[in-house]
Amino acid sequence: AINVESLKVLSEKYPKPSYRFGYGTAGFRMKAELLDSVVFRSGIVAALRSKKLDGKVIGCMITASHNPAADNGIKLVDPLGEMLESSWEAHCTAIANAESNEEIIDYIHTMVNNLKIDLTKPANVVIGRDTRPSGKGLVEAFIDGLKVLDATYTDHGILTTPQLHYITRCLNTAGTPEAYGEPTAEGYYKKLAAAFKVLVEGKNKLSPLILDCANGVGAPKFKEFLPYLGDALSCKIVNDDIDNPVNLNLNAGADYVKVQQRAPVGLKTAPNERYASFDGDADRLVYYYQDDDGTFRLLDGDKIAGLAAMFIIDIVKAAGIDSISVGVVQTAYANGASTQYLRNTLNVPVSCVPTGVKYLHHEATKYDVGVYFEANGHGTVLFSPTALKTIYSTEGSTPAQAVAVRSLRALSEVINQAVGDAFSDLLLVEAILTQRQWTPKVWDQAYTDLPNRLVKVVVKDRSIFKTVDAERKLVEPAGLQDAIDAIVLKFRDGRSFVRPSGTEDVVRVYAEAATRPETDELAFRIGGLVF
Ligand code: NG1
Ligand code: ZN
Repeated sequence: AINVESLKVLSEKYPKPSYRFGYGTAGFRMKAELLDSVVFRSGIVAALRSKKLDGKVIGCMITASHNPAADNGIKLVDPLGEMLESSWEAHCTAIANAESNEEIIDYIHTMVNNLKIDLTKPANVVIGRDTRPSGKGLVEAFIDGLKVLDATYTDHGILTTPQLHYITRCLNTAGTPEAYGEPTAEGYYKKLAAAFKVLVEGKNKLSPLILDCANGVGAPKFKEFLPYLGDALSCKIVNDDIDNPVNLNLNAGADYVKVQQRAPVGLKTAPNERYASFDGDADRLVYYYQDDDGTFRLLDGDKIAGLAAMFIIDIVKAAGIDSISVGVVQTAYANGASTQYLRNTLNVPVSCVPTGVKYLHHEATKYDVGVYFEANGHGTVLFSPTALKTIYSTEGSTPAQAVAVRSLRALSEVINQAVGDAFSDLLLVEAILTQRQWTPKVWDQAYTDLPNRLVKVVVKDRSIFKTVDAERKLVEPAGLQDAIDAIVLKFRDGRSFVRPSGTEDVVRVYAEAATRPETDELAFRIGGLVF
């Protein structure tokens, strides 16, 4: 039953500020000091979700990813480690905005009735948080929310976001044929390390990777991981200062490197070295290197998708399996040159979906092997149950085929099936580069990115911007798309689109064109239309 007395008492601890909250593509995310009431109430929703799913374990991650240290956020995770089902996002938003205890209670009753939730069912939740100083207090608020419905929970303390997703999936699949692994950080390390070792066995080791951890949770966790990898991976960590929270994501990390198109602070690039950056909760990864002429070269999520798709197609062929098809899912932010490469060189089907992992993930499940990446470095590769069955029931009829089958199995183990994971993606890239004995420069030669620019425009009301066609076209405000089209036409290889951000109070303008100056001018002119 609902513990109404404790709701009233606990709710006093977490008064709601006058603010309109919205559960978006990244959950709730804002200045940490605004979050107490939201997180407390999210505890109630998490418990309801678990009861609705017959006691299945729901995940809760307290993080604001690549945002500054003063921000924080909360995301709920469904049993298989996926994002919370979209219809429940609205319930989170509604409860977060309730103006009184009575309204909260009424809303719970409405949910119980409409969704036929049996309150006598158990509720189970697992919790993780990143290194933000506000995290600890927010976890306490969340746990107080759980108490309202007597939910049981395990608090795992500091974790990367993908580790929390992994643990959630393991707990819910334990003892089934889909069992995913031991539900602990240690289980995660063991599983990934074992698979990685198979992939690099007998190959010459690459030069050390230099890894920027954005002064976030990736630093202590990757250090924890390294001993499991032994000498299979050599890696030098930079930007690992989690003791001074102001440094979190400050001029460092995957988002900074991608948006600024330059190396992070604390890292001096030299030719022929290989660099990578995590974001603040270690679910995004980008690579980069310095060209012989000193130019900074980015290998972003699109480049990772291209590398992964190329490799998987080859290895499936080498294994003598022709029944497995590979597809790639992108968003409108994918570089035009990457889409061309996938379609015309690799000959793989490419789908474009709206921004937000849930859309990418969902679309990727339609392929036997679905590779999905956002240009910003968030993504993974999904193996369908049929593909897995084929991979595990094939032995290969030649020694070469047998080796390829073994690699394919290890790939499906090294890649996090629950969510995009910077650790797991890093091992995927390192394994491919090792198997091929490629430098980042060779990897980069697959195609040349079109110059591109992403700008934020602050507008009075971003909700007036309505898009269609996977966010590539505006239908409102009326006439704006025609004006955009008219400008884009004047630029060689020009492409530009405008959409409201789902995580910040801004409108984003993306532009690409044949040259850097043309790209900048295009972005500037489209930005001027929106402003
Ligand atoms: P918004 O703010 O909706 O553009 C950003 C990223 C997404 C995704 C989400 C969730 C860009 C252009 N957008 O979304 O790709 O990562 O945050 O964190 O990078
Ligand atoms: Zn992140």
